Amino acid sequence: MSYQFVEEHSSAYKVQWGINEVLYSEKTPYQNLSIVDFVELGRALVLDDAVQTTIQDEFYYHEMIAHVPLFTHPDPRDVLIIGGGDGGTAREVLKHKSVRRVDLVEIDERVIAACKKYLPEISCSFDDPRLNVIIADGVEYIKRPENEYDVVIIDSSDPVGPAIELFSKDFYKDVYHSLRPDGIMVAQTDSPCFNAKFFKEIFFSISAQFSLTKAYLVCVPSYISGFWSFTLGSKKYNPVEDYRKEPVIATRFYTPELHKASFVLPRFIEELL
Ligand code: AG3
Repeated sequence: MSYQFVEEHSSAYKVQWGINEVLYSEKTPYQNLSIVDFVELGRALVLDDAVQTTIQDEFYYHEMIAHVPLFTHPDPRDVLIIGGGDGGTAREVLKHKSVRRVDLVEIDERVIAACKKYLPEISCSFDDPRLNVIIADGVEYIKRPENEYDVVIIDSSDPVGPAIELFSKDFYKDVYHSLRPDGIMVAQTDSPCFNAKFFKEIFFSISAQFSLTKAYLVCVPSYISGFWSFTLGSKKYNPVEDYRKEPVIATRFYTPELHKASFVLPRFIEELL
């Protein structure tokens, strides 16, 4: 192990990663971007010193952010991904045969370029003809979307820096209006253990728009802080009752049983909502 990277989850909680090699590093107009090869979990995308995804555990997160809403909708055709420049969420969404178009709106084209080069396992779907990449600020794009969507997935970084506006009430309102009358949105909503106040606020910002709002949890080893949350807002379908239970796609993490189970929340989280 040649050197270490210390990732700060808070000023008093830090995680030390052993690094084999820093493969690439750049200051983009939006953030500091690095691709590193960690001793545990392998090659990874790091933005502003926060680990975004690693080749060994990315599928926990990408399968759950994509398949939970896509199997809840009976016939998802048009999907919008906001963020997700590494391509992992798009790869999972495109496994669904019903999907005819995916618009991916990423603010930082350098993220896409670096992931294409160094994380091909994750970024392998950028050549799919159904995928339409738009380099733009998701907050602006959603005010005048090019399409109406069945599912909108907000695959952002942490609620600081370039992603902060992606967690605002106005943004969720625009997301609501970009969806068809039976549409579904899902957003990554941070750690309910370390960021409970934020998690709760976001839940209420989403439920101010959507008649049905539910949080679900996944453990993502590289995010360290125990559970990681996703919050789903739906206009019609209930993700616990109405989802399609016979996936015909290849997954490594998602199962129909886990889909349902991930909505079962520990009491202290249930009581927050
Ligand atoms: N987006 C959520 C990453 C959150 C990580 N936060 C942290 N390590 N503090 C991941 C994007 C993957 N497509």
